[in-house]
Parts: sequence; structure tokens; C-alpha cells
Amino acid sequence: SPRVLSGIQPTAGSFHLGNYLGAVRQWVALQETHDAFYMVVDLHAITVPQDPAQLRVNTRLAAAQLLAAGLDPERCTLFVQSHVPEHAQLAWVMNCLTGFGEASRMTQFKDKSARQGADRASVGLFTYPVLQVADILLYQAHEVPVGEDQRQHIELTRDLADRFNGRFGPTFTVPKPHILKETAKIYDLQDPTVKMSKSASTPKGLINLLDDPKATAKKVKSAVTDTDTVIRYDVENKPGVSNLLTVHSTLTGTSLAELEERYAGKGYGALKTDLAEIMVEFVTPFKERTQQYLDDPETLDSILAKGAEKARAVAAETLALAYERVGFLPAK
Ligand code: AQP
Repeated sequence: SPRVLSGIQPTAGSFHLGNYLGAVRQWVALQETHDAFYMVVDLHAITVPQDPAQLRVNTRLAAAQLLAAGLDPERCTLFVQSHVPEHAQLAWVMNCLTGFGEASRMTQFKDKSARQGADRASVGLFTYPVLQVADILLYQAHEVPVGEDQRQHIELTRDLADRFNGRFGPTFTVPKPHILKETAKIYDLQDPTVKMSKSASTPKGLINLLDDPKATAKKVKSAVTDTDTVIRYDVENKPGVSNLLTVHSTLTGTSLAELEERYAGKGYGALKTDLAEIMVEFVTPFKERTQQYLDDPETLDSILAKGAEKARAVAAETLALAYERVGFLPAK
């Protein structure tokens, strides 16, 4: 079956609603139909300063949340990126194929380095997209399930796969992004024109799945909408309401048309009250399941160890081929 690969950073502790709806939810669905590889990308996390003890805690926490969200180690390969050294090894090769100007055009780097102050941004942050290229190509992934913000990085991956294949002979599968239109971009609840994000959102605009459910309900109820009262899906003119409708529709499996009908003639208050309840019903068991995995670190670590072993078998084969193609003398 076709292969998918994706990753999530262990930087923030809790996943936010954007991570879940944009990415993780798709991962859970795709493990049923695809040969799926999912990882906690700790190498990516250190592109911005991390506290070592906290990084270890957050790495287990990310894995626990992925399992709580529904990843099944019998149906997918779940691992930690640094357990598979081939990621860093292939990244070096890909760095040497990437133009400086090409890397400079990555908008995520421009945004993040601007926020940190250009002098403080690390070279690692600059080459982050190239490490991501290596992550994907190592597994010969056909598709990469991500949010809209990652589209440019997948384009770079395609360009570099083509470039390598053209220069050294067919080696890598050229992957496609798997981005679901409806949930590609979940917006900040206080500023529904910018994406929900761990580093750029206001605390009130960001829904962390592990927060106190009561606080989450409050954030939903105080979400910014508009001065109109009509509940209609219209991203351009009604971004706040549309964002709430997207979340409602995805979590309950109700179509947007059905929701528009259900809330016709009712005010925003009704939508927000219902959605607050839906969110509480979603995050409460999610939190509990996450805690159950955290309470049994031995089982968690053994899932990750098995995952790393499976991942390494695939990654090592691709790396050996890439090294040979590049002209490195095999070690005897
Ligand atoms: N708002 C979002 N809507 C839809 N998808 C989103 N993703 C993130 N935010 C949204 C998707 O989540 C996956 C994992 O993201 P990540 O942890 O690798 O890091 P990120 O993209 O850096 O997440 P943030 O919160 O946006 O962090 P900052 O603020 O540091 O930039 C990815 O597939 C991503 O598309």
C-alpha cells in the first residue's frame, strides 16, 4: 500500500486544536489505508532553544498524545526522530543540494526568524525545511499529511527529490502533500485571519488540548465573530464564524450545510454554547487517555523502541542507496 510520513514537534507540551484538526486527525485515518510512518520530531525542536529535561518530558508527552488521538502501533510505525540517525545523515546531503537563495525563500523561516530577531535565529532554523526534506525522502513517502502552512516545504521536498534523481539517477519517490481543504488552516479564536499557532497566537486564541476543559469552553464562548448575526460559512466575510463551523463540523461529522440550517435564525451564542460542549466532550477523554500512557512510561518507551527499529530498517536502506549514488566510498 502507498506510504505516508509526517511529524510533529514536541516543543509546546500540549498539542493545539490546529495540530489536531490539520494533521493528527488525518494521520489516524490514513493508518487504515496506508503504510504509515509518524514521528515526534525532536531534531526539529532544537532549532529553537529547548530545556533538555523539558524536551525529554515533552517528547514522551507528544507520543502519548498521538496514541491518545488514536494512532495504533499495530497499524502504523510511531517513533522519535533522533532514534533514527539517518535523518541527520541524509539532511547533510540534501543541504548540499539546496541553494542558499532557495532556502532563504521559505516563509516559515522568514516569519520565525523575524519573531526571534534575525541575529538570534540559528542556522538549524534556517535549514529546518531541508531536514524535513530528508525526513520525507528517507521513507520514500508518496504522501505527506500536513496543514496548509507546510505546503511550501513539501514543494521544496519535491524539487530536491527531482534534483537528486536528475543528477544521480532515480533514487527518491517524489511525494505529494495530503492537505484537506476544510481543515488545512484552523484560525486563532481571537484573530480569525491568522492561523492558530503555539508561538504566534494570543493565549485566548489558542486551544491547547491538554488545558483545563473549563478554560477551553470559556475560550470558545469568547471567540471573536462579527457584528452581524447570521451563521453562514463564508471564510472571506465571516472568518470567525466560519472557523467555529469548521471545528464543529469536523468534530461532529456534520456537514457545513446541515449546520447552517440547524443554526438558521439562532444567534452566535447558541453556536458557541454547543461548540463549547462539543470541545469539552472531545478534550476530556483525550486528556485522560494521554495521562494513562504517561503513567506507564515503560510501555510507551517500548512502543517507541519498536517503532524506531521498524523506521531504521527503511531509513538505512534509503540512506545507503543515496550515499552510493552521491559517490561516497563504502566502508569495508
Ligand atoms: N492552525 C493550524 N491549522 C491546521 N494545521 C496546523 N498545523 C499547525 N498549526 C495548524 C499542523 O500541525 C502539524 C504539526 O505542527 P508542528 O508541531 O510541526 O509545528 P508548527 O507547524 O510549527 O505548529 P505551530 O503551532 O504552527 O507552531 P509555530 O507557532 O511554532 O509555527 C503540521 O502538519 C502543521 O501543518
